[in-house]
Amino acid sequence: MKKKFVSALNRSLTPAEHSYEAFKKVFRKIKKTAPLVYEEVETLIKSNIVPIDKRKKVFKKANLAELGDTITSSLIKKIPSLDARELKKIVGSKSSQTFIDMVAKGLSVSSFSEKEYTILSKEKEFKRVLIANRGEIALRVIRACRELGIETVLVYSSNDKDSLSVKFADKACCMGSGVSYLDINKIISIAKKTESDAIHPGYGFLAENAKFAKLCEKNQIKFIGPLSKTIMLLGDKVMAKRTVTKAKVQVIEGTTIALKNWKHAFKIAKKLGFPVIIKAAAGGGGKGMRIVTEEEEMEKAYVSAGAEAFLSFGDKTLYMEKYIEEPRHIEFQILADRYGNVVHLGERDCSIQRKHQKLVEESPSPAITAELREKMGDAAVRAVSAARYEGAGTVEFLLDKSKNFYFIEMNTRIQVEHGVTEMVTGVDLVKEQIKLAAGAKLAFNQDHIKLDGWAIECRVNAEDPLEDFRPSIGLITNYLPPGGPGIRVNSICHQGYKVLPDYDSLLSLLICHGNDRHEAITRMNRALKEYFIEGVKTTIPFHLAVLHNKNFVKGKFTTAFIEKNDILKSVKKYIGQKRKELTNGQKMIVVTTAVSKYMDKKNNLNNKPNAWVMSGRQELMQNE
Ligand code: MV4
Repeated sequence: MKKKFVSALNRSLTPAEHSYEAFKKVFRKIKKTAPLVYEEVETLIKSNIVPIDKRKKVFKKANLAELGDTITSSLIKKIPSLDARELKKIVGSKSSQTFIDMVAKGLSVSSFSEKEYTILSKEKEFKRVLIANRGEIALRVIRACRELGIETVLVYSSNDKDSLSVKFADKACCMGSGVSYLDINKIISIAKKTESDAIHPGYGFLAENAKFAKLCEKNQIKFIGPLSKTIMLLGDKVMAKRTVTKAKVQVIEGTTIALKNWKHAFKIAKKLGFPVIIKAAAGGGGKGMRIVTEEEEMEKAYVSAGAEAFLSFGDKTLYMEKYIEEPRHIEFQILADRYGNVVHLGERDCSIQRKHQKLVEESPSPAITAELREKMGDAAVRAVSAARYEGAGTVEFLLDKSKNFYFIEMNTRIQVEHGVTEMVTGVDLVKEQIKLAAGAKLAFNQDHIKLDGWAIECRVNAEDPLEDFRPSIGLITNYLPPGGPGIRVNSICHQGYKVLPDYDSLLSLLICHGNDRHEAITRMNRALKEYFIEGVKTTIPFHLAVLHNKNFVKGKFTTAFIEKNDILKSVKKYIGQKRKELTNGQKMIVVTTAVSKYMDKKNNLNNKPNAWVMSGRQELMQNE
């Protein structure tokens, strides 16, 4: 199709366009409508790929078709998402169109549809992908596979047998009862039996398990994520820091080797100056982490951090850093192909969290200027390149009060909060991740990636914010999600859905997009008020409290936001009026009325009203 497009365009080149001057005239018109085309052609001319005779003001290449070929094929390479049917319409249209008009039209088609950042040849595409996860993310991956034309196999625990993901997958295999999403041998054997080409681990569970990735590699099933050795390298936070330091990425001052014992830790702390923070090398998410503010606390902190790290990760290795007070948590989304190309898709601000559980995320960050974004994005790309990373990933930074930023770790999975990046970049990250795993090539460079507007995500959990966020399990008796402009709801909830105690309490991801931060906040407030979830307690009132907070609205917050602003005290104000329970007498009336209506209807089924009654009713209606 693309070849046909090229030749059709070439045929349409008018002699006038042969002259550079005439070409320029038409060309300038498209600067607004199709800036990508403009930029690309400008680059071709500037870099002398399309040479111009400056004196005669004509293109140097005498052959019109050759000139068209160069421009068109270069454009097509950069814009892989041209819609074949639309193109046919454009090149086949009888109306007289110039070459550049046609290109611009072809490209404006793609600017309305979703952006694709990668190209994958047909032979490399996966036929069938196994999904080793549950809940919202299982459904999210199924949706991405559907759009890519990939069949899905879902493995599930019998508790989840009624979930939407089981219903939506092309094939669902029950692995038995209880928590079995970690049974790597069973998952591999199902993948083989179902002839799956790849396994998508989602987030959590096996997503960053190097042993599982290795087992996939051994069985020639593509693990959708980086190579097992990359997961291993980046899973060790000390190694990760050493790797990125080589690429001149700033890390927090501290140890570059594991701590030997508490006295060793003590010596280093004295050198760094208190407060310091002890972290688990295998860690992340706050497990095995201790802040040490004075000398006397060191021994106890060291011992308990090591014990907790061993319990959580089976590895008691610890390291130390200078403690940064009230930082912001900023992470960069990156995409990397296996040929060494890397781009970043801007940042997410994930500072609003409680006990290392993120609750609200947004993109871009209100703390980051275009200039800082470029610096941090550059560092993120360097970090990814240094680790020879491939696929979709996240580079985490802490940003201190003076806007210094420091690499802390890298996540090798698709993250819960990836949707806010999708809404400001127009990219489906899960689809790109799957294509990259199949060997796709990045088709864009950093200059082509533009952030559009603002997106905020609230994690709606089945938890009671008034009871220390205690999980609230049970049946969802009534469910009505919000809608309208700028709203996206990622959830497997529905009326009759049972929130189980065995798993985390994430119910739904509510994402709102606006042209600017103010609009995104306004929409989120509206959507939160529209959202009805009954039967379990949710974090919706907490989110309303955050969104109404003055400092949040101003974009002034750090990881200490919830405590510093006493958010939990204001949650009560946002708890909706509970509907009054009916009295037994009222319930009786409701039931007997329903029964009598039902009986009436049933008796009337074979008993259509006669023509006189019908015409009488019509008359009544018309008189209304
Ligand atoms: C820190 C820090 C302050 N100073 N490191 C917490 C989880 C882990 N990924 C890194 N974490 C932190 N590391 C130094 N040297 C503060 C935190 C931290 C934090 C980071 C991101 C988001 C929320 C947080 C909440 C408390 C502490």
